[in-house]
Amino acid sequence: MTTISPSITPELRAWIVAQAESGFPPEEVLAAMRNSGWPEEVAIEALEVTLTEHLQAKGKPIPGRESLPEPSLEESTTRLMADGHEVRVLMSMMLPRVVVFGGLLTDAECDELVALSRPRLVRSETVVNETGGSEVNTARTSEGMFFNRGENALCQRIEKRIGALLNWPVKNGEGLQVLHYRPGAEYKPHHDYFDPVHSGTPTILARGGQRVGTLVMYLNTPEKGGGTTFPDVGLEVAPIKGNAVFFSYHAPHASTKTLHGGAPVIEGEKWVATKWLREREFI
Ligand code: PD2
Ligand code: ZN
Repeated sequence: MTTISPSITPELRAWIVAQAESGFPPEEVLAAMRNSGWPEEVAIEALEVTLTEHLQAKGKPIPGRESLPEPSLEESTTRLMADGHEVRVLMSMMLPRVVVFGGLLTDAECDELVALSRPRLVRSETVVNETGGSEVNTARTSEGMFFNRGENALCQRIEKRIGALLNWPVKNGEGLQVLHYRPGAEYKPHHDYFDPVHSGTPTILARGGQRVGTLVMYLNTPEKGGGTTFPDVGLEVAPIKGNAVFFSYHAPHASTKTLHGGAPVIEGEKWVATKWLREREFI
């Protein structure tokens, strides 16, 4: 996605917030910015970023999507039961919305996923924006494969656990994707949502709407490197076997700050399983 980075001065930010608090709808604030000479795209970006940050800082819901996958973290709980399995909460951040879980998968489940996927790995492909198809991409130097949703007993068990953990229907999930990175392999920073400006996006959205959340589960612990990075906020999640990082995005927009990547593996190898969550049933 093309990211415009307007320099949002404290004065502009305060003005946007004041307009919103006085009850002016975002469209009117946008019109006022346009009239005073702001290019439309820059004004939209400034509005999105400022209002999202403002609402999240106040703990208010962000309009745009009625609900998102989200764990039940009331009272800052440190442990959650998900379909009879205890999961630890290691870190939670509001913008971007990121939660790190400990012990989501057992060592045996990680090993079984690796064993089942290993014979089916092929050089990873990414979505081609223009067509909605996929092709090999140098930004992603891993090998990967997809399970169908519910393909075997292990996928069913993990999917049920994820559904319970994130309060999101199992049927809205894509099949699990497994990625294998060798030393030097990485996944350059990207967004997981589908950019509405690309011509291939309507084809992709026909299968269940937008992606609204991602869960990356670590199936082993590399010796060095291989963290999941969020460059907008300088966050790096350590890849520890059985742990997972979850992030959600209320709109297909960079203001969600969910730009993320897989840092190069320096020593050892890295295995992850990714579950992408859609708005509606994924068919
Ligand atoms: O392997 C990762 O850490 C990673 C990083 C960014 C995985 C994905 N994206 C993904 O599967 O979307
Ligand atoms: Zn990703």
